[in-house]
Amino acid sequence: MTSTNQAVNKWVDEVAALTTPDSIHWCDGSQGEYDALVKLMVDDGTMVPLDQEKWPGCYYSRSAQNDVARVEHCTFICSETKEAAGPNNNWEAPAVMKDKLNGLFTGCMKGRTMYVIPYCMGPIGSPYSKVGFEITDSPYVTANMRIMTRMGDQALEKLGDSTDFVRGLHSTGELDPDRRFICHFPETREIMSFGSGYGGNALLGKKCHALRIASAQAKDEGWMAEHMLILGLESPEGETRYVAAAFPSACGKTNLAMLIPPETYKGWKAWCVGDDIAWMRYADDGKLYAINPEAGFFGVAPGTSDKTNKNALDSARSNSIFTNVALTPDMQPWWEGLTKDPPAECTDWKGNPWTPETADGPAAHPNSRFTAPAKQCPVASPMMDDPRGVPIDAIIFGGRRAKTAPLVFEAYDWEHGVYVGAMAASETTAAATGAVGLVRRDPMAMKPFCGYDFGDYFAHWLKMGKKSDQAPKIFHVNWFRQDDEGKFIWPGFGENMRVLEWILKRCAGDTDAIDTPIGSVPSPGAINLDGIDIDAITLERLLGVDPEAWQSELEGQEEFLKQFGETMPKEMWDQFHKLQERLSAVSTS
Ligand code: O2Y
Ligand code: MN
Repeated sequence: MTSTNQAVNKWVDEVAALTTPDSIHWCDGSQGEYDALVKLMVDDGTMVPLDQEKWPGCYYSRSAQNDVARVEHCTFICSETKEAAGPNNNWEAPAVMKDKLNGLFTGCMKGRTMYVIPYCMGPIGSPYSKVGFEITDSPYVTANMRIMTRMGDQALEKLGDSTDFVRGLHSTGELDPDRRFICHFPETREIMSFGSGYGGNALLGKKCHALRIASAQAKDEGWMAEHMLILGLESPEGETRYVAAAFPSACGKTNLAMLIPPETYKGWKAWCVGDDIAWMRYADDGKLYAINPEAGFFGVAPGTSDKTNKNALDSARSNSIFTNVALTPDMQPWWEGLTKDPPAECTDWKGNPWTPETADGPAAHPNSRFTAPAKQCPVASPMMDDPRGVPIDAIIFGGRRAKTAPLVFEAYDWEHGVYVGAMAASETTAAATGAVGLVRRDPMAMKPFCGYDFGDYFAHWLKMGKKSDQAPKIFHVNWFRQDDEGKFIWPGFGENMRVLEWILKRCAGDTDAIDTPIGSVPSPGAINLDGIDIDAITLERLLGVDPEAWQSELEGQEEFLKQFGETMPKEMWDQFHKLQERLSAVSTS
C-alpha cells in the first residue's frame, strides 16, 4: 500500500531507497495490526505477555542496557544558524548533520521491516492538531506510537493531499551509544533519530515533534507548544476551571495531572486533560485554549503506587506496555515503590534473578516506564478529545527549591510571569547527581525541549501576553520547601488541591494576597488548611520570602540571563532590575 498523498509517497520512496528495508509496512492503526505486531514481538522474544487475567492486554519489554533514557548530549537542533538554536541547544549545520546521518541511515534497514506510521498530534477533529509521519524499523516503537498518538488511517485522512506534515525518520541502528543522534531540523520540520529505541529518543511524536519542532512552528504561527500538564478542577457546584502547569523532571508532574482531592474537598473533582504537553492558542473569545497533543501516558514506574498515584496505576492496568520494570515469577510487573515490601524474588530490568537480600541495585530501572492509553485514566477529562481544547485560567510554573521559593506566589502581571517561568529551577537531590542543592535552571521546564534560542522563546512568550487582555494569570509553586533539618514541610500529593483552590480563587478575584518582592503570596487564612496538620509557624515558613536567600538567587538569575546576550529581551532585564529594587527596598527598610 501507499498513500494518495504524492509528497508522502515521494518521501517514503526516498527513505526506502536510502535505508533498503526488506519490506515496507504502512500502518493503518487498527487493533488487528497492533495484535499482529505484538505477536511478532512475543514470538521473537522482544515482548513477554504479562498475566492476562490480572493485566489484560499488557506486555513487558526490556531495552538495551545502554539505552534507557533520553540523551541530551546526543540531541541536536540543526537550524540554519547556530544563533537560531541558541546556547540552550547542541547545534550542527543541517547540511553537515544530514551528511553524517545519511551515512548512518544508508542500508540500515536491510533485513528489517520499515514501518510507515502516519500519526496525528491532537484530537483528529481539531484544527489545531498536526499530522506527522514516523518511519521506523522498530516494531516496539510502532506499538508504542499506537498508544501515544492517534495513528494510522485517521491521520492519513486528516492530512489529505496537504504537504504540511512533520517528517520523522528513525532507526535503532545497532544501539551503539557512540552512533546515537537525535536531530531536529526546525525550519524544514524534519526529525532524524538514529541509534536508540527508547522513549523520547524514539517515539518521535512526543518530545521531538510535539515540543522541539512544534515550539519552533508555534513561534512562527503565533501559538505555544509547552511542556505542561493540563488539569481541570470541578467545584461542587459543577463549574470546571482549567490550569496548565510546567514542572522540571522529578517534581511530581504526573501526580498533579491526576490529583485526587483530599477528604475535606467533598464534591470536588479533578480531571486530567494531559500529563506532559500542552498546545495553546487564543480563540476568538480572547481566552487561551489548550489541547493535549498526545493520546497516551509514558509514565515513570518507580514510585507509582495506589498510595502515590492510583489514577496513573489504574490507567496502566490494561492495554499497556511496561518497559524496564522488574518481572515477578507469576508474570506481574514490579518496581520500587509499587508495594510496601518487595517480592521475595523476581527478574530485574536487566533480565537477571533478583532478591531483596542479594540485590546490588534496584529491580526496576529508575527510568522504567509504562505506556498507557490516556483514555483509560479513571479521571480522564471528558474534554480530552474536544477539538477546541479547554480554556486556561492559570499557568503554573513549578520548581524544587529547599529555601527560596515559597509554597505559592502569583506574578504581578504577564511580563513578570514570563520572568518567573524563565527562572524556574530545581535543586539537585543526591539521588540525581551525587551533588546536593545545585540550582539547575529549567525555564518553563523547556530546557531540553525548546527547539530554538531561549532569548527568542521568551520574546515569543512576551508577545503572546500582548495578544489578549484575558491572558491567564501566572503562578509559581514549590511543593518541596524544607525546614532547617531538611524535612519537607508541605505534604504534597492530593493536598496540593489547597494551593490550586487558592489559585482559582485568585483568578476569580475571590481571595486576598500580600505583595512581597517576588510576587503575591496568600494572606494568612487564605489557604484552606482544614484537615491537615500545618500550624501558623509552619505556614509562615512555607510562605516566607527570605531576602538573604533571594540575594544569592538574584546573582544566579543575572548569570543565567547574561548567557543569552543580544537575544534576551529587554523586558526580561527590566524584570530583573525591578526584582532587584524590590528586594533592596525590603532589606534597607
Ligand atoms: O527517558 C525518556 O525518554 C522519558 S522522559 C519523559 C517521559 C514522559 C514525560 N516526560 C519526560 C521528560 O523527560 O520530560
Ligand atoms: Mn515531560
